Amino acid sequence: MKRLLITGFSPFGGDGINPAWQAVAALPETVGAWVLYKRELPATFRGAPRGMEEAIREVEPDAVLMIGLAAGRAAVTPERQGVNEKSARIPDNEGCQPQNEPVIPGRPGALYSTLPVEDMAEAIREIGVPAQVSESAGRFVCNALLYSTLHALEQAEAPVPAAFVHVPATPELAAGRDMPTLPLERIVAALRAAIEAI
Ligand code: PCA
Repeated sequence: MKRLLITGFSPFGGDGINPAWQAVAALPETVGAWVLYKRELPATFRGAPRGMEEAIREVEPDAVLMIGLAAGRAAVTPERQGVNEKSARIPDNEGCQPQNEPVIPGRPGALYSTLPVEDMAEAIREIGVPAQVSESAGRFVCNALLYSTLHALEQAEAPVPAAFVHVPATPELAAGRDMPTLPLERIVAALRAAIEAI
């Protein structure tokens, strides 16, 4: 069977939970042809790429799928690209709040996801969960992790495809705040469908 490294993030921005990691943790150990290797990454500009590097070394995956929270979005959104810019609206969990800094100096403005993001979105819609490909993963830790992972995998000897999926808030996370939500089981089902499509 093939090895899928799948990551979620620790809580950030003052929240006590992160549905991205909760959904990854709730996935079964295998999905279709894939054995899942789950890792929780810190929601920090420094820690996330480091954790990813370590996980890639340990797992030697055939593909990498990163999951993050995009509170405010109503759909599950596979990201088409990561951009080479860090600009943070809020400090990360280490107090780091870069503005207009490159993720990797001297590299191109954008790197494209190398998994079939359109097929993933389609597969999610087919199980009745709203999904669409997103053109922007933001400028915070999630985008930086996507960009730095695509960059690192480009340098790898064998091609390892990777993509990032942002998920909406859950009712538990929203806790009365006015934002669109999706129940955790629907997010988990969407991730299963996305994995089956890669
Ligand atoms: N979402 C944030 C960082 C961690 C997470 O789950 C983001 O979209 O950048």
